[in-house]
Amino acid sequence: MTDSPIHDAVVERQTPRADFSIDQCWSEYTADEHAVWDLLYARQLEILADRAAPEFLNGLKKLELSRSGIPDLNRLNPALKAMTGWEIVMVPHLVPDDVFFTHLANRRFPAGRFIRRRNQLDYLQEPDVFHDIFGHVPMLANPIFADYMQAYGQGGLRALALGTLKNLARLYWYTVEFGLINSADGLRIYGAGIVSSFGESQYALEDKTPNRIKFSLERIMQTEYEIDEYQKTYFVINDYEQLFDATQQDFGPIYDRLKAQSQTFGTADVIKQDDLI
Ligand code: HBI
Ligand code: FE
Repeated sequence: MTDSPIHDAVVERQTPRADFSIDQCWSEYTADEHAVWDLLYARQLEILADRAAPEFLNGLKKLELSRSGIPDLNRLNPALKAMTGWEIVMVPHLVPDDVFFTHLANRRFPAGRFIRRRNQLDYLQEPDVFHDIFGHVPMLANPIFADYMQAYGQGGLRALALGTLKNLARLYWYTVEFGLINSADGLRIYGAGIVSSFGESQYALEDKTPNRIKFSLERIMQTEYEIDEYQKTYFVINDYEQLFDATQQDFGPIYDRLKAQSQTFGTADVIKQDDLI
């Protein structure tokens, strides 16, 4: 973590509000910043057509994210709000956990304003506007997934109070960021960390190395993750109801059980209860 964050003058001159939000100032993106979005967009679309979940591709289409350039929130927010009641707020960089969860619990998704530079198309330490909007927003146009994300925010606030954030953060990681779904046409990607990555979109589905294991809430909550390499394990859902339904129970007893067991699985472990795909 030695690289300095990307310099964005429009971010730096602003004082964030109490909820860490800032203005997008869309008219101030440079032509080159819009061109980087277009480049990333074209590159992803080509490989995602038969790899991304139909709900993701449908969200892209309904929100007209194929328009050229970085999306203008003044256009995107009314469209998204009409579909599922969600909106996007711009933030300068990663925000504290409680701030992040409070936004989600209120159906607001915090997105970075800056966009990566041309020499960093493939790896970034902090989420930029491409990861956050291209990766996350299409699924927020899906009503069940939209409800799941809000439930996650509410659960995050509870987990913070209970000291169990580590368990809950793993659920976000292995679903919202790196989730796969068993669709009628086979395995597809819905996780934002995968769909926004050129290399991992191919690796997650086609490489022989990683484990692909059927979704299990408690298994996920016990599984470590690494943030700076391709995943060694992906968890596969059958449908989005399965995700939402998993959040409609009191996690309190689950956290108690996990605490009592104090069992943690490594990123590549396979255990006998796993249902491998
Ligand atoms: N802030 N902007 C931003 N984006 C995130 O994805 C994010 C964050 N703060 C905290 C956070 N994620 C994670 O700690 C939680 O998902 C657990
Ligand atoms: Fe993300």
